[in-house]
Amino acid sequence: MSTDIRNNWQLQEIKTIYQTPLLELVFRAATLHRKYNDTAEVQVCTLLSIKTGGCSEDCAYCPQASRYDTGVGVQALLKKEDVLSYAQKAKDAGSTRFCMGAAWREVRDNRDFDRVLEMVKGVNEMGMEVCCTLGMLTAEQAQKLADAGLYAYNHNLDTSKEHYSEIITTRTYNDRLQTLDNVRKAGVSVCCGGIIGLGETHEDRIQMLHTLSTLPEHPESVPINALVPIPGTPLANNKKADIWDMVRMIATARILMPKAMVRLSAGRTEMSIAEQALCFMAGANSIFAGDKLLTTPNPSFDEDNAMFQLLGLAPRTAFKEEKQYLHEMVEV
Ligand code: SAM
Ligand code: DTB
Ligand code: SF4
Repeated sequence: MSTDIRNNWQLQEIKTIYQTPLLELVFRAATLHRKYNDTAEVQVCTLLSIKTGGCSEDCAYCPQASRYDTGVGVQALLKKEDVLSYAQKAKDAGSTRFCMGAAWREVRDNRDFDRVLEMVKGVNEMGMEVCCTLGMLTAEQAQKLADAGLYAYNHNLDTSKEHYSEIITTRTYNDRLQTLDNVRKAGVSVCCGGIIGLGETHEDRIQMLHTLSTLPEHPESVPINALVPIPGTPLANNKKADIWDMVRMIATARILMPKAMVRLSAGRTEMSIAEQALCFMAGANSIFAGDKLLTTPNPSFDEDNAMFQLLGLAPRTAFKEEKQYLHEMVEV
């Protein structure tokens, strides 16, 4: 097995990588990226908020926490037909992964969950990779989602274990890790990353990368979000995340988890094309497309298409891993 793919990273090793002079770091990350992935290819994912606002949690960054006055209204769970028609539009625009987000602390076994299972089934049948982010899950709920055809589950660690209680007090880091374990055991692909710009230190970022890269299996996707500061939340006045820190995080994640899809997630509206190009160079190979994330703006499909043209990038096809696997099986 290659020595590049490791789950036994030491904190000090990660620190050394993270602190490498920037251009050298980008070069190393780019080299590994080229070795393990098609660097001309970027996964295009579309997000849809299927249940917005009114969340009981106190995540200090979040526009959807009911306790902050952010101007985001509460909207009940969308209808399956509306979700499927949005998914079809996203597919027509070139998106291969469709991610449905709900402002829930956790999934409850009720009619809403049954409706989400129907949505998962429908999107899967359309030939897209279907992903959900619904909060905490039990092992049984993860299995039900898997049986409905769920491809991936997004559940972020957001920051380090040490910094976590500064950002969220209504659940623990261990709760997060438990859900990730339930997802993994159900055979669903894991999407897990974090946010920079929460007021964390470099040490916190290194700690978070350490937790991610020493999970028994690396997450298949690692979203790196830049905080979108939301008026009304405790982090409303945080300083904008530094682009060089974003590049450093992406490059370090790429070196630690060479095969993962590293997603340049929230924060792209604040970045120039040149800045995003540096992120792709440093190993990012996935984005959220469409003019809205969950509740905040994102570059439009047209803007992203123009960026792809300019940089010579192309959208990755759906289920590529599986297709490659089948191809290898046939050849053997
Ligand atoms: N409620 C579920 C949960 O918390 O797991 C799923 C939805 S939640 C909005 C998904 C993720 O969005 C969070 O874990 C966080 O990483 C990211 N997020 C939320 N608000 C953000 C913001 N203002 N800026 C950047 N990322 C944000
Ligand atoms: C992730 O890491 N980022 C996305 C997705 N996973 C669910 C969410 C970003 C949300 C940004 C704030 C908003 O639009 O509400
Ligand atoms: Fe926002 Fe999710 Fe936290 Fe609820 S649990 S406040 S939706 S990040």
